[in-house]
Amino acid sequence: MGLLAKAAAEREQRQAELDAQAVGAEPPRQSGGMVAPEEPGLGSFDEEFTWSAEVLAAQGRQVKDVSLEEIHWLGRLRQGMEKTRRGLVTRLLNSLGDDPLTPEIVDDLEAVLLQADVGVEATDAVLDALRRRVNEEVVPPGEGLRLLKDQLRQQLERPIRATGCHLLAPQRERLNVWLLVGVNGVGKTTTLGKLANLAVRSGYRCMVAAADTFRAAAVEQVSIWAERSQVEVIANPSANADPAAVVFDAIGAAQAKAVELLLVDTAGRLQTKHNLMEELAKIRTIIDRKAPDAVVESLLVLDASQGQNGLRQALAFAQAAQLTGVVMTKLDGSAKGGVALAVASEANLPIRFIGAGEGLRDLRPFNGFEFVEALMASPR
Ligand SMILES: Nc1nc2c(ncn2[C@@H]2O[C@H](COP(=O)(O)OP(=O)(O)OP(=O)(O)O)[C@@H](O)[C@H]2O)c(=O)[nH]1
Ligand SMILES: [Mg+2]
Repeated sequence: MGLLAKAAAEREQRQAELDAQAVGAEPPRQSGGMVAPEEPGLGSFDEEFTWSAEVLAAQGRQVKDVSLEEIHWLGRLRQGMEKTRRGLVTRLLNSLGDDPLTPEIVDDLEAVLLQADVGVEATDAVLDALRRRVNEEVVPPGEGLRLLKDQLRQQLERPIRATGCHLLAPQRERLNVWLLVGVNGVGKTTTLGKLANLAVRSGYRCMVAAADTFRAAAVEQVSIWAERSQVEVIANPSANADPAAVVFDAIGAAQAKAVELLLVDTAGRLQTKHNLMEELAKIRTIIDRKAPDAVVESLLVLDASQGQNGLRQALAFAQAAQLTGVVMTKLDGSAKGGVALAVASEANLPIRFIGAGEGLRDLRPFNGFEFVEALMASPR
């Protein structure tokens, strides 16, 4: 039995057990005639829970091993992708329909994927794979959607597999420096705040370098985020301080305190784009010189709602900032989540985290399976 079927069967069984208990059993009455309040618990059979548990179960996870937080997260992610999905899936399901997959249907999918900002390369790769299958054998109804999901996931996971590192996490007992870069307003500082919290909750010694010295309020903003997780901030309060000098000081402090993860907030806007790239290159040089043994990650933060523009940003930053990965933010409320596929296939960068909300915990490691399921969940 497939994992999804198994999860569904388990659910049905639990529902049957609950029903059996309920048969003929009058709810206990208290003296005042009030119904005793039900124990709140996991598994009130709402849609969100069912969907999330199924997705986790399909990854081989037992429903009982899944934390409430994960379930809430998947629910939020699915909700966040609502706008992307509304346009995409309804049209996809209309195309894929109840008929076997045909070459004509595959051709129709092209426009649908391109409009969801999946990008030309990823769309071509996905459709080529589907065409090969259609030419080899009859693809029965229902199977088309599964094949499509598999292909989308392959595209998303290819750059991740190429790095040999499935899940990005700081290495323990050594210095890891993670730079957050990207254009203004995409969510760098917010992401840094969430990462600091994740790091502290995971037991890492963490520190923040406030290297956005361009915008007056930036140091204060990043300090508020760091404070929420009791993480120390290294900053230079003087106006127009040199960001590379801040990073230099922060590395010194991190080394002295055996910090494991140094998170570096950078500016999103300078006088010119050229200055921005130069500054990032300079920060990088300082890190390489002052901490040659550190594990450096240069993470590009992309606002998912900017669609194809994000891809252009990725390509522009890739060189100056020596990018090693991407964080997609604002997946809640974006109608262009498909751009994740364009970034993965065209910029060839692994997506490492996704953010869907402004809260401290609204960030999770990227998981291609979950992402595609959230993107393609059937409308209910
Ligand atoms: N809805 C939503 N809003 C987000 C998310 N991430 C960040 N934001 C919001 O986006 C706005 C900009 O976030 P910042 O973290 O300040 O962005 P930044 O890249 O540091 O901006 P600059 O420092 O000006 O370059 C803020 O209002 C955040 O609350 C997200 O995942 N979802
Ligand atoms: Mg910022």
